[in-house]
Amino acid sequence: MLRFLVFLLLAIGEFAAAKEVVYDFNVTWVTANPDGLAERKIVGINGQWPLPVIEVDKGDRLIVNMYNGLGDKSTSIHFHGMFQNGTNDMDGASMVTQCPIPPGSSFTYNFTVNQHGTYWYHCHTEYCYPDGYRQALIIHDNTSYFADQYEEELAVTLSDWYHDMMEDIKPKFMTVYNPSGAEPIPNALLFNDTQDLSLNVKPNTTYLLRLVNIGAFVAQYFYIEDHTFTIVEIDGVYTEPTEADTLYIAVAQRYSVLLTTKNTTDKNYPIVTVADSTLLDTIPSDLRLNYTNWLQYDASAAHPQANITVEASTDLIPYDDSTLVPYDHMPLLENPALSIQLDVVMDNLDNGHGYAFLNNISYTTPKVPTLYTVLSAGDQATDPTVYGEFTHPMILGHNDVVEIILNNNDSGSHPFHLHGHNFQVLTRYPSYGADFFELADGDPVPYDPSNHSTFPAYPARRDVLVLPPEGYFVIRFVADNPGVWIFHCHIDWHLAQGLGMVFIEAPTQLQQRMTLPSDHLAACAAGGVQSEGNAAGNTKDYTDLTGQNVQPGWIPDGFTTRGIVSMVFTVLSAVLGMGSIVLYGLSDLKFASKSNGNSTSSGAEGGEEYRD
Ligand SMILES: *[C@@H]1O[C@H](CO)[C@@H](O)[C@H](O)[C@H]1NC(C)=O
Ligand SMILES: *[C@@H]1O[C@H](CO)[C@@H](O)[C@H](O)[C@H]1NC(C)=O
Ligand SMILES: *[C@@H]1O[C@H](CO)[C@@H](O)[C@H](O)[C@H]1NC(C)=O
Ligand SMILES: *[C@@H]1O[C@H](CO)[C@@H](O)[C@H](O)[C@H]1NC(C)=O
Ligand SMILES: *[C@@H]1O[C@H](CO)[C@@H](O)[C@H](O)[C@H]1NC(C)=O
Ligand SMILES: *[C@@H]1O[C@H](CO)[C@@H](O)[C@H](O)[C@H]1NC(C)=O
Ligand SMILES: *[C@@H]1O[C@H](CO)[C@@H](O)[C@H](O)[C@H]1NC(C)=O
Ligand SMILES: *[C@@H]1O[C@H](CO)[C@@H](O)[C@H](O)[C@H]1NC(C)=O
Ligand SMILES: *[C@@H]1O[C@H](CO)[C@@H](O)[C@H](O)[C@H]1NC(C)=O
Ligand SMILES: *[C@@H]1O[C@H](CO)[C@@H](O)[C@H](O)[C@H]1NC(C)=O
Ligand SMILES: *[C@@H]1O[C@H](CO)[C@@H](O)[C@H](O)[C@H]1NC(C)=O
Ligand SMILES: *[C@@H]1O[C@H](CO)[C@@H](O)[C@H](O)[C@H]1NC(C)=O
Ligand SMILES: [Cu+2]
Repeated sequence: MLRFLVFLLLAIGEFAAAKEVVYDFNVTWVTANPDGLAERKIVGINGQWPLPVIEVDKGDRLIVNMYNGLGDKSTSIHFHGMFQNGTNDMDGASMVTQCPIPPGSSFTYNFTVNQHGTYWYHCHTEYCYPDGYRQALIIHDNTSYFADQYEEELAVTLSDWYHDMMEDIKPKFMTVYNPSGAEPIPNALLFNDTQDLSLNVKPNTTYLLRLVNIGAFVAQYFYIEDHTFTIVEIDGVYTEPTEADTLYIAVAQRYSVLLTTKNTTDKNYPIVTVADSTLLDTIPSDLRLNYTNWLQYDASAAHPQANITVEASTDLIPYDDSTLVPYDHMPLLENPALSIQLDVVMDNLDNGHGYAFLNNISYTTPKVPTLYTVLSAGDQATDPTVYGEFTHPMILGHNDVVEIILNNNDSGSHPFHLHGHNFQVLTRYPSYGADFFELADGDPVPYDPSNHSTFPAYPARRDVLVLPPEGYFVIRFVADNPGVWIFHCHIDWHLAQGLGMVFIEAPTQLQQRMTLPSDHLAACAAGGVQSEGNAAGNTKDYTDLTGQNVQPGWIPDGFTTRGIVSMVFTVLSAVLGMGSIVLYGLSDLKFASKSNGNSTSSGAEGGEEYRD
């Protein structure tokens, strides 16, 4: 009885405290020069950049009224890590849960935040967030288990930074001139959207330091000279307090740490960020890979540059996130009803461009946002056919335990993100450490159900997990959130190459719960995108996918990728009348012969096609 009363009081307390937090975002182009090297056009909000940090309390309703004042680009907002439980239509992923919002249109995001911790928001319409449309989203929680262990909060973003507009980089990326699919190299790395920043701290004080990588591509190592800290949160999941000195923060990942300052104020300490250089195909001589910012105890004392004692980023050993124990001790999910095994492969298709695949499918956007197909397909919503082969749809049963086995046939690492959920990390190979980024023998090691590390009793949970080069991970979650959720690599270049797929979770329950607000339909109408029909836009026969968007063809039997790329290139240069063009990335390719229309190259060779 007492327990019930307490529960009731708590419930009333929470209800009374919950409030509505409204942001009006007028999205327009502005200019900024955050690294002091190049002024450029970037996406601003209400004339400002850096963008406003969204801050709410757990339980609040968040309303973002967005007006697209860009004039020349469609947009949307994804609130990264928000489960959008019951509000799948607020997930913001263009062509997955909504139409892109065209210039001159408005859209209201409106949902309740029943989570806590460190998140971010970013544009989720193709290639838009590296133009600056991304920022932290913080859900304060004064009931966390560590609430009484810190005095102040600090939030800092890390990111890579490009001097060129995405609209100028994009045509050079997926083209026959870049057959290796080499990712565009950023020009700089930022620390809270600036450089040479000093974080003012008081001595003998504990801070909750939130770290978010809002970059598009490059993971960063983070440490503070002569300081350790205690990890208390990863991606919104509170962890058992865990002491660490170095973190590896892939794009889209978040950490909160408790940092207790020194009792003395005679020195300022370098906060060191180091780019994971294994991600970069080439390292231009003018690209700085590591940066110093400061924990500033005394503004008038020296601000020394970091003394980085390792030769390469791979010599830094970060805390292994897969070993963190969630504070709630949610037990290992047993007996998955569905186990999905996926192989990550990077390869060329017959247009000579580099693509990314999950089980040979390169995610290709449908003609109708997948959520709208669910809502208009009636009983056929449970038939994966209607979503089109190239969205790579997978139907999940309501409340089923789902397992994903992700094997990496590529020699690059990939930070995978699942919308609508976080997931348990059962095992990952190899572990963070010396051989994480470079397997000794160079052959992919697929998951073997009879030979893997013991699954933890209380597995780590997060919403972005790094898949090691040529290794694997196994994750599980409960399909308790009806919706259409995209599972994708968060390196924006790889998503553009098709490294994603969609989960259609409990479509029947979703149909019962969801009615679309009118601005959804208005955005579609304004942009000329259908809001009903199957993936091909067919509203009469949902099983007829004629006219759907498809990935380009496989390179035919008997042709090598090099051959086809050279041929396409020769034809192209003849047509364009260009004689000698330096084929970036082609000279060092190694291609194996093809059969069955698909790649038969070993993972090692496949890897070399894409890295170094
Ligand atoms: C905790 O936060 C709520 C808002 O969510 C606020 O109403 C309450 O006063 C705070 N309590 C303390 C002890 O700070
Ligand atoms: C958005 O900002 C632009 C530029 O300041 C202004 O012209 C426009 O009227 C604003 N639109 C809205 C809806 O606030
Ligand atoms: C937000 O959603 C709630 C619940 O559906 C609704 O009552 C409210 O009117 C909405 N607010 C806005 C500004 O759209
Ligand atoms: C980081 O930048 C945001 C946005 O400008 C700002 O609100 C925040 O205070 C900055 N954090 C620190 C620690 O300076
Ligand atoms: C540090 O702070 C604690 C209380 O927060 C206090 O007991 C202690 O004396 C302080 N130490 C120094 C050296 O200031
Ligand atoms: C600061 O001083 C207190 C004692 O006053 C000690 O317990 C604590 O460990 C010291 N903190 C650091 C970071 O040296
Ligand atoms: C840098 O660190 C190394 C190893 O700890 C040390 O030997 C060297 O003196 C340091 N250099 C400076 C400039 O502090
Ligand atoms: C740090 O930057 C310096 C100067 O750019 C470079 O020589 C060094 O290799 C970098 N070290 C790491 C670990 O990134
Ligand atoms: C990935 O590599 C494994 C092991 O080398 C191989 O069995 C599998 O066929 C490859 N997958 C694809 C899609 O090429
Ligand atoms: C089990 O996996 C490890 C790691 O890949 C490997 O080194 C070992 O040879 C495997 N053992 C067996 C029996 O397959
Ligand atoms: C969504 O809400 C339902 C209750 O309405 C709950 O059972 C489920 O665990 C929630 N799922 C997520 C991912 O938040
Ligand atoms: C992908 O293609 C490879 C090579 O042709 C083939 O062996 C494999 O079975 C295919 N995998 C899937 C899941 O279709
Ligand atoms: Cu990737």
